[in-house]
Amino acid sequence: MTDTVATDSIDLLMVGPMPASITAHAERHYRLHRWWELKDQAAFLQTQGKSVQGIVTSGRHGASRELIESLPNLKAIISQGVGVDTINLDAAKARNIVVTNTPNVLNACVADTALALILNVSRRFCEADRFVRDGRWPNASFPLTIKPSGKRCGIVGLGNIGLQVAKRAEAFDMSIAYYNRRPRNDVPDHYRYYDDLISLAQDSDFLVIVVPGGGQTRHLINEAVLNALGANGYLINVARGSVVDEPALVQALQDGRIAGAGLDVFEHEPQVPPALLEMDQVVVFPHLASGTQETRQAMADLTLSNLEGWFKRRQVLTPVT
Ligand code: 8YV
Repeated sequence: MTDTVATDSIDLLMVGPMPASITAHAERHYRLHRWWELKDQAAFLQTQGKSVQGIVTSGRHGASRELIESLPNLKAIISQGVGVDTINLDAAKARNIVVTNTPNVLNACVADTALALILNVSRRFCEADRFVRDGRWPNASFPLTIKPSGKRCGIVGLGNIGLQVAKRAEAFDMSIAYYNRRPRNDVPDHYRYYDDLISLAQDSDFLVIVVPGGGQTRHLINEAVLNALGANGYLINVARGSVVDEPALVQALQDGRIAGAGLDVFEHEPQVPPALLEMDQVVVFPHLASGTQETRQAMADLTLSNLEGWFKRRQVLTPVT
């Protein structure tokens, strides 16, 4: 197949709203169906499900087993985002359906966000901003905070994003330790490996979660890990809300069993447990880690390269394996 292959008779199903550049391209060069706008999805599957060859989706919208199984001629699931926990990979694999994501292009922004959360929970910068805006400064001094520089950074999942977190934390003179299924032999020797999450939590001031979401990591951060992190420890999550047992986190924060939490992700987004919003030791972001113009553009470009690569050349840049 060559680049001149016409794609305008190929049916694509877009699961949820996507960035304008992706939607415009898909609309111009394919027959695009917007799943979330269909009035009768079951009728669509019955009459046109057989024609759909590609799904275009994102980490947020995913692709369920039910949807994949309703599309008998589906060949490729092209997703924007590195996380694929919302895509039923087993259903895709069973039918040799190619799945692509957008790794690496977002590493810097996600790691930047982890560091922002570390600085914000320890120095209480968000709270300090509220203190000034609320007009409290003339009548009170802002309390002393905790110095993040030189502290111990424990990274749960030293993958590509984890390495970028480590690099940034080292610039703040932090020591680096990590928990993985296996030690990595391609990282600096002074990064200490732990095969036991409880011990890593015990030895960390900031426990930063960067593991993928999904069944294997569900509630990896539970009450025991939080207790091990302890009253001076902070939990930072830029991965997936499902990795943390959220009620256990709320309870640990309420009891003062951990010092605070910086969270970009939640178990039931966009719902955030109301109790977290009442705590000044918690900083909450609206799942914004990859959300810069530059990174989202790079993610959209990679998504389109995978889409074009598959339907024109049967080659994709970043398959999920
Ligand atoms: C995005 C993300 O919010 O890449 C991921 O896995 O969580 C984020 O970058 C989202 O998936 C964009 O589609």
